[in-house]
Amino acid sequence: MNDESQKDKLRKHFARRVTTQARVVLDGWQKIGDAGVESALFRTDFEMATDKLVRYAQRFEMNDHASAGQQLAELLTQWPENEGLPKALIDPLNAAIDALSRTTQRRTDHYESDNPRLYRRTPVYIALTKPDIAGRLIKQLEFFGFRACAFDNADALMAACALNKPETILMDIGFGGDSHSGIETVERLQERHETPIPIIFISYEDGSIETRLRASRCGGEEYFYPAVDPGQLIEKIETYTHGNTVEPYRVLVLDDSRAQAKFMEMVLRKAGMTAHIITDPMQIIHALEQFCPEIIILDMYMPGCTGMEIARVIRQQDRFHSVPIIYLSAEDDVSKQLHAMSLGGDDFLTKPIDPKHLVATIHNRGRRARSLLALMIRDSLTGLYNHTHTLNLLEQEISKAKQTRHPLCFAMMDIDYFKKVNDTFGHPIGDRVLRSLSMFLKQRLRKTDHIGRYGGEEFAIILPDTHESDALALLNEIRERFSELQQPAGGHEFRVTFSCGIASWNGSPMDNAQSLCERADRALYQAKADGRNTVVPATLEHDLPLAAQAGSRVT
Ligand code: GH3
Ligand code: MG
Repeated sequence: MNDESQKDKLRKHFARRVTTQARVVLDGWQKIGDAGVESALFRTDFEMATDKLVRYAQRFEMNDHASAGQQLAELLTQWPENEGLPKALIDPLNAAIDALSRTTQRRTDHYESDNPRLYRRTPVYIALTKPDIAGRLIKQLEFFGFRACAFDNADALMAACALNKPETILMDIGFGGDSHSGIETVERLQERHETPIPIIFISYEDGSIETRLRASRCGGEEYFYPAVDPGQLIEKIETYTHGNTVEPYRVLVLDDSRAQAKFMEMVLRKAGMTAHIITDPMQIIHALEQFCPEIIILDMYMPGCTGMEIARVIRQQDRFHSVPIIYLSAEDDVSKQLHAMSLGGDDFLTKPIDPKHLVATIHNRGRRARSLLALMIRDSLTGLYNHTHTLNLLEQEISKAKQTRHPLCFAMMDIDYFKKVNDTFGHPIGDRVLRSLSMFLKQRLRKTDHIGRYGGEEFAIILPDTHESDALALLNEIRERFSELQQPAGGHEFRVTFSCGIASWNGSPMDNAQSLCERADRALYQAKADGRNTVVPATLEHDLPLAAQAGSRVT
C-alpha cells in the first residue's frame, strides 16, 4: 500500500469514529426530547457524549464537528444537574444540534461510502388510543428509518412537541378519551407553533362534516376512516416528511461585472440558494456541465457577446431546454425586453435589482420548473427517476468518474415472484409493494446516490464514489432488512424479497452506460438463477457478450 492510500484509509477510519460519536450525541438529544419532563435522567449521558465528541474531533482535526460540539458543551453548562431541561435552553440547543447534524450529513456523503446510510430525522409522534396498533406501527416505521414515539396522554405529547417539533403526528380523533379530545389537543398544540405540524387524523367513527372541517382547520392533512392500514399510513407519513426537505435552488449567474456578480451571489446565498457565479461568457458550457443549474441568470450586455446569444446556445442543448433563463439588464425599453424574451428567455429583471424581487422571481420560476421537470423525469407511481433519466444520470456519473478517477457502481434489482403478489393480493397491493421498496431505498441510500424505477418491478441504483465491495455489503444489508419487512394486505401480512446484480465501472474509457447496464443485468439474471433473494456482483464472466452466455435473459 503506498503512503497516500494508507493516509486516506486512516483519515476515513478516524472520520468514521468522529461521525459515529456525533450520531451518539444526536441520539442522546432525541432521548432527551422523548423523555419530556424526565429529561434530567439523560443529561449526564448527553454531556459525556458531547465531551467525547469534542475530544475526538479535536484529535482528528475535524473542525466543523469540534466547533459544533463545543457550542453544545458550552450550552450544557447552563443546564443544572438533576433538573429538567430549562426552557430557555431549548432553542439554542436545537440550533447547535442542527449545526452538528448538518456536519454529520455532509461528512457521511463525503467520507463514508461504507457506513449505514441512515440519517437523523425529526421524530414522528403517535397518539393512538390502541397501544398495540401504535407498537406495530413504530416497528414498521423503524424499518423505513423513521424515529417514532408513542404517547398515552396529551400532556406528555405536548411536552415532547415543545422540546422537539415532530415531522408529523398521527392522532386518534378520540385520543384522551372523549369523542373529540384528540382534535382539541391538536388545536392547543398548534397555537404554540408558528408553522403548523401536519397531522394525520384517524378515526374509528365516520366523522360528520363538522368534525372533518374542524380537523382540517387545525392542520389535519388526512382523515382516515374506518380502519388504519399501516402501509397507507406509512406512505402518508413519508409524504409529509419528505415534503419538508426542500433542496436549495441551484442558480447560475453570468455577469461580466464582478461587483454585480458578487452582490447577486450574496443575495442568493442569504435566501438559502446555491449560487455559482461566472464573469466570462466563454465559461458557460463548462459551468452548465459542472453545476447543472436549475435557473440561469444572464446579463444582457457583455463584451464579446450578448445574453441573448448565450441563451440561444444554451437552448440548443436538449438537457437545458427547459431551464428558466432570467435576463438582467439596465435596459428598460419594453420592446427590446420582449425581443430578448422571444429568444429563449423566461423573465426580465431590470437593474438595479431589488433583492426581494430577485428572490421571489427565482422562487416562482424554480418551483414551476421543478414540477415540470418532475413530470418529465420521474415515475408517477414511486416518484423515483424514470428509465430515461436514470440512464442520463448514469452517463453523467461515468463522465465524472472519468475525471475524478473515483469508483462507481451500478446496481439493478428486481422483485422476486412479483407476479404472484399481484395474483394473490391484487394489483393495488402490488403497487404498494413497489412504493414500499422505493421508500426503503430512499431512506437507506445517500443523497448523492440516484435511484430509478427501471421498469415494472425493476429498480436501478447509481452509487458514485463507491467500491464494489462496499456496494455489495450495503445492498446485501438492504436486501436482508427489506425481506424482514411485513407487507400488509387487508388482514394479512406477507414478505417480499428482491434479487440484485451489481456492476462496477472498470475505469476504461470504453466502459459506458450501456456496458455497465448489461453487466448489472447479467449479474441480476445470475442472482435469479442462484435462487433469488441474493446480491451478485458482476464478475469477468459477465463481461462476455450476451449471446455468448447460455440462458441469458433476453430483454
Ligand atoms: P422473478 O422472480 O423471476 O422476477 O418473477 P416475477 O414474478 O417477479 O417476474 P415476472 O416478470 O414474471 O412478473 C412481473 C410482474 O410484475 C408482472 C407484471 O404484471 C407486474 N408488474 C409490472 N409493473 C407493475 C406495476 O406497476 N404494478 C403492479 N402491481 N405490477 C406490476
Ligand atoms: Mg420479478
